[in-house]
Amino acid sequence: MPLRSENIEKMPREELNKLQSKRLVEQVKRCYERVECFRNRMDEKGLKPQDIKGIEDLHKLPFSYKKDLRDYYPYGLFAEPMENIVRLHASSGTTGKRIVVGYTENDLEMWAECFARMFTSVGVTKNDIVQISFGYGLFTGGFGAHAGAQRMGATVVPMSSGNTALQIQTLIDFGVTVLCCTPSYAMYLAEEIERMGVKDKLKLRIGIFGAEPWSENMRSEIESKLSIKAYDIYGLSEVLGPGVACECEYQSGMHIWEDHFLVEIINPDTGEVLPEGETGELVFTSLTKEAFPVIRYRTRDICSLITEPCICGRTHIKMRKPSGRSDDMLIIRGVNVFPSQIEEVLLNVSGNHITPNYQIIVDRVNNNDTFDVNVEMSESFFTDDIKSIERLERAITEQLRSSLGIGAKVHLVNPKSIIRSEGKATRVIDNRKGKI
Ligand code: DLL
Repeated sequence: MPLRSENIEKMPREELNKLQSKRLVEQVKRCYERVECFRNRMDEKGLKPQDIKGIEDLHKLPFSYKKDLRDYYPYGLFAEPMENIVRLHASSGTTGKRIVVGYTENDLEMWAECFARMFTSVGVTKNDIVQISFGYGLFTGGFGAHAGAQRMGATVVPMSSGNTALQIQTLIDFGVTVLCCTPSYAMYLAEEIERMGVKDKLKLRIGIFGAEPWSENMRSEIESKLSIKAYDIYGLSEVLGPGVACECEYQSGMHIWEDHFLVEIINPDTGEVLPEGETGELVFTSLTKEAFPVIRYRTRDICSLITEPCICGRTHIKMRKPSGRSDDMLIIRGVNVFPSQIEEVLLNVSGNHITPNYQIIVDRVNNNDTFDVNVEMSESFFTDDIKSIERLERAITEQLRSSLGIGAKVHLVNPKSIIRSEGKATRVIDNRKGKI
């Protein structure tokens, strides 16, 4: 698939729509032939690939969901044989099973291209030194940003996340000019830099932050603390990773790279496509992905689109910052966490020492997420022997860490002390609202 086209970012709308239609028709045919789940859904609707003649027929296609990735775990939704898959990444699923996504060589090329567009549109050049402090590994952040920076010829510093003292030392010693990480980590770094009094040793000028919600207030704080321009980048593993959409120099919404991704906004309850400008759930169709293409993928991110032309001249539509989710996924320190994952760990704790009554409390203190899990002891275990309580708390903490990939503070609480509600249990208390 030809990926790089000089004028693709500013392609006239009509031409862009033509390209999308052509790619959609090809992608639907490919998926119908190669992906059982998609073929079955099309058949259930009495649809054949030839019924899809262009983007005007998009709404006829069936939706796909995160649950599909669990049901077809790990590779059942891939449209290429494993010999053509050159990379796997993974993200949290709603239970212990992660979701797994695959990439062909061409997919990695396209990903690098999408991320490179972000860098160029905010003024990063070959002369920049880019520190990538997103996690490297199964999370898509590190490798995604890395490939994009390398593609545009900048100097890459593949730091990965963690070890704040070394991060700051590297920023200073290597003369880093561009920082990529989660906004909450950027804020934490900024505070540490302030505390250490080393801000004047930095050469930073641009920050590219994403993977979790962040507000305009937070942007201004980061910008002023680090004396940089901070830009937002959006993406999700199921669709690509970071780089599905990103801000340009005008910081007024994130351009969705529409030559690769078709976007819709739907009513999350009815599935109906909403008129331009309305707020609803983001739905993506990948037009060029080979290994793991998604058709009408329900992201659960609540958002609206900006259709007015951007001053930068790019014709690709923009999305506003997502304002929330239509499911119960939490993003804690940049990591996706579903309450059901925690429940699954608790149910598997042996010895009948705890009950499945728990409460997750998330807060933001000094711009850092705190994550506490209160778990009720069972009547039979109930004890004031602090040592056995602490031992069990440590064991649960470890199990949660290995399942979720981040640390929580576990507190064993007295039997029946978590307030029961009349209807659905209140499993999550998220006190971060208004603090982000
Ligand atoms: O978070 C990919 C990514 C990495 C994006 C680095 C940007 C930078 P997942 O782990 O699959 O992928 O999580 C995807 O994170 O559905 C949103 O709910 C949330 N999210 C991602 N970017 C943003 C953003 C990566 N800029 C989920 N603002 C998505 C708000 C975001 N939420």
